[in-house]
Amino acid sequence: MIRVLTLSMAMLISLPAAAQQASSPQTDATAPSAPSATPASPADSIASIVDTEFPAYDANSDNQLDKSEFSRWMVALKGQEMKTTGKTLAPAEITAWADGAFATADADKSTSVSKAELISYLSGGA
Ligand SMILES: [Ca+2]
Repeated sequence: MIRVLTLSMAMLISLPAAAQQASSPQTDATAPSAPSATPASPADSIASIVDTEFPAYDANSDNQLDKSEFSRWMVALKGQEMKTTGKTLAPAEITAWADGAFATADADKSTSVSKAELISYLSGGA
């Protein structure tokens, strides 16, 4: 189950255009909805996946991913992406990429990545 979710997350990352197309924006003209209703969007999908998978990678359950926890997750995502794309990276390249991803995702430089930071990072928010 985790593997399937990881794969869909990798696809969200590697195929942002497709993810955006997948969400059909609902216009309020035909279906007026309450302002508090949560719209379906790629960002929400990422948030939902992160919510589901976060505990599996937050090994010490402190609601923060330290570098090793984060790297394990990113390496898993990269592995799925490589299977999907057929492109492979050397282990050292994956490590270097995960290091860079951690530095980018850790927006407040706390040397750990919170769930919100991870969602923002995976959503492409800078
Ligand atoms: Ca943790």
